[in-house]
Amino acid sequence: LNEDPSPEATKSAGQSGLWSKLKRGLFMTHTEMIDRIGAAIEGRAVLDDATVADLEEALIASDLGVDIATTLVERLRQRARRGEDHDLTRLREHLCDEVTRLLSEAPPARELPPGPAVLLIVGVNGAGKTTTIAKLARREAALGHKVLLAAGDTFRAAAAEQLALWGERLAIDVVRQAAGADPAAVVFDALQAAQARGVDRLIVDTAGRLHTKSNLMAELAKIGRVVAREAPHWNKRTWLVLDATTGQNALAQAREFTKAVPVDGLVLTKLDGTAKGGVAVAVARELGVPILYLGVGEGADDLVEFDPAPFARALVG
Ligand SMILES: Nc1nc2c(ncn2[C@@H]2O[C@H](COP(=O)(O)OP(=O)(O)O)[C@@H](O)[C@H]2O)c(=O)[nH]1
Ligand SMILES: [Mg+2]
Repeated sequence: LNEDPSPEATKSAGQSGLWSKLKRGLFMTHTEMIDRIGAAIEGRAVLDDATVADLEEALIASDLGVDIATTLVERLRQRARRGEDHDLTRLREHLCDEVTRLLSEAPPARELPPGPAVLLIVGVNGAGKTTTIAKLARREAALGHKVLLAAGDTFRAAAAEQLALWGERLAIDVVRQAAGADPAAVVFDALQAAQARGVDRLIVDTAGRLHTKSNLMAELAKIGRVVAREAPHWNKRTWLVLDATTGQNALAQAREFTKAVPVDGLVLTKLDGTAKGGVAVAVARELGVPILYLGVGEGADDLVEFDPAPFARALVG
Protein backbone atom coordinates (compact mmCIF):
# COMPACT_ATOMS: atom_id res chain seq x y z
CA LEU A 1 0.00 0.00 0.00
CA ASN A 2 1.09 3.50 -0.72
CA GLU A 3 1.41 5.14 2.70
CA ASP A 4 2.66 8.46 1.38
CA PRO A 5 -0.21 10.42 -0.15
CA SER A 6 1.94 13.40 -1.22
CA PRO A 7 1.56 14.48 -4.84
CA GLU A 8 5.21 13.56 -5.47
CA ALA A 9 4.75 10.00 -4.21
CA THR A 10 1.52 9.61 -6.14
CA LYS A 11 3.20 10.94 -9.23
CA SER A 12 6.21 8.65 -9.01
CA ALA A 13 3.99 5.62 -8.31
CA GLY A 14 1.98 6.56 -11.39
CA GLN A 15 5.17 7.00 -13.44
CA SER A 16 6.66 3.64 -12.48
CA GLY A 17 3.30 2.03 -13.28
CA LEU A 18 3.45 3.61 -16.72
CA TRP A 19 7.03 2.55 -17.17
CA SER A 20 6.30 -1.11 -16.44
CA LYS A 21 3.28 -0.93 -18.72
CA LEU A 22 5.43 0.49 -21.49
CA LYS A 23 8.12 -2.12 -20.94
CA ARG A 24 5.55 -4.89 -20.97
CA GLY A 25 3.88 -3.36 -24.02
CA LEU A 26 7.08 -3.15 -26.01
CA PHE A 27 8.33 -6.55 -24.89
CA MET A 28 7.97 -8.26 -28.28
CA THR A 29 9.57 -5.40 -30.17
CA HIS A 30 12.35 -5.15 -27.62
CA THR A 31 13.16 -8.86 -27.69
CA GLU A 32 13.27 -8.99 -31.45
CA MET A 33 15.37 -5.85 -31.78
CA ILE A 34 17.86 -7.02 -29.20
CA ASP A 35 18.13 -10.40 -30.93
CA ARG A 36 18.75 -8.77 -34.28
CA ILE A 37 21.26 -6.30 -32.91
CA GLY A 38 22.99 -9.11 -31.01
CA ALA A 39 23.28 -11.18 -34.18
CA ALA A 40 24.66 -8.20 -36.11
CA ILE A 41 27.48 -7.54 -33.65
CA GLU A 42 28.20 -11.12 -32.64
CA GLY A 43 31.91 -11.93 -32.73
CA ARG A 44 32.77 -8.30 -33.46
CA ALA A 45 34.65 -6.02 -31.13
CA VAL A 46 34.57 -2.66 -32.87
CA LEU A 47 32.20 -0.68 -35.02
CA ASP A 48 33.84 -1.25 -38.40
CA ASP A 49 32.20 -0.99 -41.83
CA ALA A 50 31.03 -4.60 -41.91
CA THR A 51 29.44 -4.26 -38.48
CA VAL A 52 27.78 -0.99 -39.45
CA ALA A 53 26.26 -2.65 -42.52
CA ASP A 54 24.89 -5.57 -40.50
CA LEU A 55 23.61 -3.29 -37.81
CA GLU A 56 21.84 -1.12 -40.35
CA GLU A 57 20.17 -4.19 -41.82
CA ALA A 58 19.08 -5.33 -38.37
CA LEU A 59 17.52 -1.96 -37.64
CA ILE A 60 15.70 -1.84 -40.96
CA ALA A 61 14.27 -5.30 -40.28
CA SER A 62 12.94 -3.98 -36.95
CA ASP A 63 10.53 -1.68 -38.78
CA LEU A 64 12.40 1.47 -37.89
CA GLY A 65 12.48 2.13 -41.62
CA VAL A 66 15.43 2.77 -43.91
CA ASP A 67 15.82 6.48 -43.15
CA ILE A 68 15.88 6.03 -39.40
CA ALA A 69 18.20 3.03 -39.57
CA THR A 70 20.61 4.92 -41.81
CA THR A 71 20.54 8.00 -39.59
CA LEU A 72 21.11 5.95 -36.46
CA VAL A 73 24.10 4.00 -37.75
CA GLU A 74 25.57 7.18 -39.20
CA ARG A 75 25.36 8.82 -35.79
CA LEU A 76 26.90 5.78 -34.13
CA ARG A 77 29.68 5.88 -36.68
CA GLN A 78 30.30 9.58 -35.98
CA ARG A 79 30.54 8.78 -32.28
CA ALA A 80 33.01 6.00 -33.07
CA ARG A 81 35.06 8.38 -35.21
CA ARG A 82 35.25 10.77 -32.33
CA GLY A 83 36.77 7.82 -30.52
CA GLU A 84 33.97 7.69 -27.98
CA ASP A 85 32.77 4.18 -28.43
CA HIS A 86 34.42 2.11 -31.00
CA ASP A 87 33.97 -0.54 -28.39
CA LEU A 88 30.72 -2.43 -28.92
CA THR A 89 30.02 -3.26 -25.30
CA ARG A 90 28.14 -0.02 -24.83
CA LEU A 91 26.46 -0.06 -28.22
CA ARG A 92 22.94 -0.46 -26.90
CA GLU A 93 23.40 2.39 -24.49
CA HIS A 94 24.50 4.66 -27.31
CA LEU A 95 21.76 3.43 -29.59
CA CYS A 96 19.28 4.22 -26.86
CA ASP A 97 20.68 7.76 -26.56
CA GLU A 98 20.49 8.27 -30.31
CA VAL A 99 16.89 6.99 -30.52
CA THR A 100 15.97 9.39 -27.73
CA ARG A 101 17.70 12.20 -29.60
CA LEU A 102 15.88 11.40 -32.84
CA LEU A 103 12.53 11.30 -31.07
CA SER A 104 13.23 14.52 -29.24
CA GLU A 105 13.77 16.29 -32.55
CA ALA A 106 10.15 15.52 -33.57
CA PRO A 107 7.68 18.36 -32.96
CA PRO A 108 6.42 18.49 -29.38
CA ALA A 109 2.77 17.88 -28.53
CA ARG A 110 0.56 20.95 -28.48
CA GLU A 111 -0.84 21.14 -24.95
CA LEU A 112 -4.57 21.63 -24.62
CA PRO A 113 -5.12 25.11 -23.22
CA PRO A 114 -7.53 25.44 -20.29
CA GLY A 115 -11.20 25.31 -21.24
CA PRO A 116 -13.44 22.77 -22.91
CA ALA A 117 -12.21 20.68 -25.83
CA VAL A 118 -13.58 18.51 -28.59
CA LEU A 119 -11.34 15.59 -29.52
CA LEU A 120 -12.06 14.11 -32.92
CA ILE A 121 -10.64 10.59 -33.17
CA VAL A 122 -9.90 9.40 -36.71
CA GLY A 123 -8.28 6.35 -38.30
CA VAL A 124 -9.10 3.32 -40.42
CA ASN A 125 -11.44 0.57 -39.20
CA GLY A 126 -9.81 -1.70 -36.70
CA ALA A 127 -6.99 0.71 -35.84
CA GLY A 128 -8.25 0.95 -32.27
CA LYS A 129 -10.24 4.22 -32.27
CA THR A 130 -13.12 3.14 -30.06
CA THR A 131 -10.84 1.39 -27.56
CA THR A 132 -8.55 4.43 -27.48
CA ILE A 133 -11.56 6.67 -26.84
CA ALA A 134 -12.43 4.56 -23.80
CA LYS A 135 -8.85 4.91 -22.55
CA LEU A 136 -8.78 8.66 -23.16
CA ALA A 137 -12.17 9.03 -21.48
CA ARG A 138 -10.96 7.27 -18.37
CA ARG A 139 -7.77 9.30 -18.33
CA GLU A 140 -9.52 12.65 -18.77
CA ALA A 141 -12.11 11.73 -16.13
CA ALA A 142 -9.31 10.80 -13.72
CA LEU A 143 -7.78 14.23 -14.36
CA GLY A 144 -11.03 15.75 -13.13
CA HIS A 145 -12.69 16.52 -16.44
CA LYS A 146 -16.34 15.95 -17.18
CA VAL A 147 -16.35 13.69 -20.22
CA LEU A 148 -18.99 12.93 -22.83
CA LEU A 149 -18.61 10.55 -25.78
CA ALA A 150 -20.23 10.93 -29.20
CA ALA A 151 -20.81 7.86 -31.37
CA GLY A 152 -19.91 9.50 -34.66
CA ASP A 153 -19.15 6.19 -36.36
CA THR A 154 -22.71 5.75 -37.58
CA PHE A 155 -21.59 3.69 -40.55
CA ARG A 156 -21.47 0.41 -38.63
CA ALA A 157 -24.22 -0.35 -36.13
CA ALA A 158 -21.79 -2.33 -33.97
CA ALA A 159 -19.55 0.70 -33.56
CA ALA A 160 -22.05 2.75 -31.53
CA GLU A 161 -22.91 -0.37 -29.55
CA GLN A 162 -19.25 -0.89 -28.66
CA LEU A 163 -18.87 2.71 -27.55
CA ALA A 164 -22.08 2.48 -25.50
CA LEU A 165 -20.70 -0.61 -23.73
CA TRP A 166 -17.52 1.24 -22.83
CA GLY A 167 -19.63 4.15 -21.60
CA GLU A 168 -21.56 1.83 -19.29
CA ARG A 169 -18.40 0.23 -17.99
CA LEU A 170 -16.74 3.59 -17.31
CA ALA A 171 -19.92 5.34 -16.17
CA ILE A 172 -19.49 7.96 -18.89
CA ASP A 173 -22.44 9.18 -20.99
CA VAL A 174 -22.56 8.41 -24.69
CA VAL A 175 -24.60 10.35 -27.24
CA ARG A 176 -25.72 8.23 -30.16
CA GLN A 177 -28.28 8.08 -32.93
CA ALA A 178 -29.60 5.31 -35.17
CA ALA A 179 -27.17 3.62 -37.56
CA GLY A 180 -26.80 5.59 -40.78
CA ALA A 181 -27.43 8.95 -39.08
CA ASP A 182 -25.37 11.96 -40.10
CA PRO A 183 -22.25 12.03 -37.88
CA ALA A 184 -22.42 15.83 -37.83
CA ALA A 185 -25.95 15.56 -36.39
CA VAL A 186 -24.64 13.28 -33.64
CA VAL A 187 -21.94 15.84 -32.87
CA PHE A 188 -24.55 18.62 -32.86
CA ASP A 189 -26.63 16.68 -30.29
CA ALA A 190 -23.54 15.88 -28.27
CA LEU A 191 -22.47 19.54 -28.13
CA GLN A 192 -25.94 20.59 -26.95
CA ALA A 193 -25.82 17.91 -24.26
CA ALA A 194 -22.24 18.79 -23.35
CA GLN A 195 -23.02 22.47 -22.84
CA ALA A 196 -26.21 21.70 -20.90
CA ARG A 197 -24.34 19.32 -18.58
CA GLY A 198 -21.15 21.29 -18.05
CA VAL A 199 -18.99 18.80 -19.94
CA ASP A 200 -15.48 19.97 -20.81
CA ARG A 201 -14.22 16.99 -22.84
CA LEU A 202 -16.27 15.77 -25.77
CA ILE A 203 -14.59 12.81 -27.47
CA VAL A 204 -15.97 11.95 -30.89
CA ASP A 205 -15.69 8.52 -32.51
CA THR A 206 -15.65 8.59 -36.31
CA ALA A 207 -15.96 6.09 -39.15
CA GLY A 208 -12.66 5.25 -40.78
CA ARG A 209 -13.27 5.35 -44.46
CA LEU A 210 -9.93 6.25 -45.93
CA HIS A 211 -10.69 4.59 -49.25
CA THR A 212 -13.25 7.29 -49.96
CA LYS A 213 -10.98 10.13 -49.05
CA SER A 214 -13.23 12.90 -50.30
CA ASN A 215 -16.16 11.54 -48.24
CA LEU A 216 -14.00 11.40 -45.17
CA MET A 217 -12.81 14.95 -45.69
CA ALA A 218 -16.35 16.17 -46.34
CA GLU A 219 -17.62 14.40 -43.23
CA LEU A 220 -14.89 15.77 -40.99
CA ALA A 221 -15.25 19.25 -42.47
CA LYS A 222 -18.97 19.16 -41.74
CA ILE A 223 -18.31 18.10 -38.15
CA GLY A 224 -15.77 20.93 -37.94
CA ARG A 225 -18.37 23.45 -39.09
CA VAL A 226 -20.88 22.20 -36.51
CA VAL A 227 -18.27 22.55 -33.76
CA ALA A 228 -17.25 26.02 -34.95
CA ARG A 229 -20.87 27.16 -34.97
CA GLU A 230 -22.15 25.46 -31.81
CA ALA A 231 -19.04 25.67 -29.66
CA PRO A 232 -16.89 28.50 -31.03
CA HIS A 233 -14.86 28.85 -27.84
CA TRP A 234 -13.99 25.18 -27.50
CA ASN A 235 -10.53 23.90 -28.34
CA LYS A 236 -10.56 21.46 -31.17
CA ARG A 237 -8.14 18.63 -31.86
CA THR A 238 -8.03 15.83 -34.42
CA TRP A 239 -6.06 12.79 -33.33
CA LEU A 240 -5.15 9.95 -35.67
CA VAL A 241 -5.09 6.38 -34.34
CA LEU A 242 -2.61 3.99 -36.00
CA ASP A 243 -2.27 0.24 -35.55
CA ALA A 244 1.43 -0.46 -34.90
CA THR A 245 1.04 -4.14 -35.82
CA THR A 246 0.80 -3.06 -39.46
CA GLY A 247 4.38 -1.78 -39.30
CA GLN A 248 5.42 0.31 -42.26
CA ASN A 249 1.82 0.24 -43.53
CA ALA A 250 0.85 2.35 -40.54
CA LEU A 251 3.31 4.94 -41.76
CA ALA A 252 1.85 4.83 -45.29
CA GLN A 253 -1.65 5.15 -43.82
CA ALA A 254 -0.63 8.08 -41.70
CA ARG A 255 0.80 9.84 -44.74
CA GLU A 256 -2.54 9.43 -46.54
CA PHE A 257 -4.57 10.63 -43.59
CA THR A 258 -2.43 13.64 -42.81
CA LYS A 259 -2.67 14.65 -46.46
CA ALA A 260 -6.48 14.45 -46.35
CA VAL A 261 -7.16 15.88 -42.89
CA PRO A 262 -5.25 18.25 -40.61
CA VAL A 263 -4.06 16.01 -37.77
CA ASP A 264 -2.74 17.43 -34.47
CA GLY A 265 -1.53 14.27 -32.82
CA LEU A 266 -1.05 10.52 -33.15
CA VAL A 267 -1.93 7.53 -31.02
CA LEU A 268 -0.10 4.27 -31.77
CA THR A 269 -2.06 1.20 -30.66
CA LYS A 270 -1.40 -2.52 -30.11
CA LEU A 271 2.25 -2.09 -29.26
CA ASP A 272 1.73 -5.00 -26.87
CA GLY A 273 0.92 -7.38 -29.70
CA THR A 274 3.71 -6.71 -32.15
CA ALA A 275 7.43 -6.84 -32.82
CA LYS A 276 6.97 -3.84 -35.11
CA GLY A 277 6.98 -1.15 -32.44
CA GLY A 278 10.02 0.43 -34.08
CA VAL A 279 7.65 1.99 -36.57
CA ALA A 280 6.80 4.55 -33.87
CA VAL A 281 10.20 6.14 -34.40
CA ALA A 282 9.66 6.36 -38.15
CA VAL A 283 6.19 7.82 -37.65
CA ALA A 284 7.38 10.39 -35.12
CA ARG A 285 10.24 11.48 -37.36
CA GLU A 286 8.59 11.55 -40.71
CA LEU A 287 5.13 13.00 -40.28
CA GLY A 288 5.88 16.16 -38.38
CA VAL A 289 2.95 15.25 -36.11
CA PRO A 290 3.66 14.43 -32.46
CA ILE A 291 2.91 11.01 -30.97
CA LEU A 292 0.75 11.65 -27.92
CA TYR A 293 -0.13 8.23 -26.56
CA LEU A 294 0.67 4.56 -26.98
CA GLY A 295 -1.90 1.78 -26.66
CA VAL A 296 -0.44 -1.23 -24.84
CA GLY A 297 -3.47 -3.46 -24.30
CA GLU A 298 -7.22 -3.83 -24.67
CA GLY A 299 -8.17 -2.47 -21.25
CA ALA A 300 -9.22 1.08 -20.40
CA ASP A 301 -5.98 1.59 -18.44
CA ASP A 302 -3.65 0.39 -21.17
CA LEU A 303 -2.65 3.82 -22.39
CA VAL A 304 0.78 5.34 -21.94
CA GLU A 305 1.76 8.94 -22.51
CA PHE A 306 4.50 9.12 -25.12
CA ASP A 307 7.88 10.26 -23.86
CA PRO A 308 11.08 9.86 -25.95
CA ALA A 309 13.55 8.68 -23.28
CA PRO A 310 11.46 5.94 -21.60
CA PHE A 311 10.25 4.85 -25.02
CA ALA A 312 13.80 4.47 -26.34
CA ARG A 313 14.77 2.58 -23.19
CA ALA A 314 11.82 0.20 -23.54
CA LEU A 315 12.76 -0.32 -27.18
CA VAL A 316 16.52 -0.95 -27.07
CA GLY A 317 17.68 -0.31 -23.51
N1 LIG B 1 -3.67 -5.73 -27.86
C1 LIG B 1 -4.26 -4.57 -28.12
N2 LIG B 1 -5.45 -4.56 -28.76
C2 LIG B 1 -6.04 -3.36 -29.01
C3 LIG B 1 -5.45 -2.13 -28.63
N3 LIG B 1 -6.27 -1.13 -29.03
C4 LIG B 1 -7.33 -1.73 -29.63
N4 LIG B 1 -7.21 -3.07 -29.64
C5 LIG B 1 -8.12 -4.09 -30.20
O1 LIG B 1 -8.21 -3.88 -31.60
C6 LIG B 1 -9.52 -4.20 -32.08
C7 LIG B 1 -10.09 -3.01 -32.84
O2 LIG B 1 -10.27 -1.93 -31.94
P1 LIG B 1 -11.42 -0.85 -32.11
O3 LIG B 1 -11.25 0.11 -30.99
O4 LIG B 1 -12.72 -1.49 -32.26
O5 LIG B 1 -10.98 -0.18 -33.50
P2 LIG B 1 -11.77 0.89 -34.40
O6 LIG B 1 -12.43 0.12 -35.50
O7 LIG B 1 -10.72 1.80 -34.93
O8 LIG B 1 -12.74 1.60 -33.51
C8 LIG B 1 -10.32 -4.56 -30.83
O9 LIG B 1 -10.36 -5.96 -30.72
C9 LIG B 1 -9.53 -3.93 -29.69
O10 LIG B 1 -9.71 -4.63 -28.48
C10 LIG B 1 -4.15 -2.17 -27.95
O11 LIG B 1 -3.53 -1.17 -27.59
N5 LIG B 1 -3.64 -3.41 -27.73
MG1 LIG C 1 -14.79 1.77 -33.65
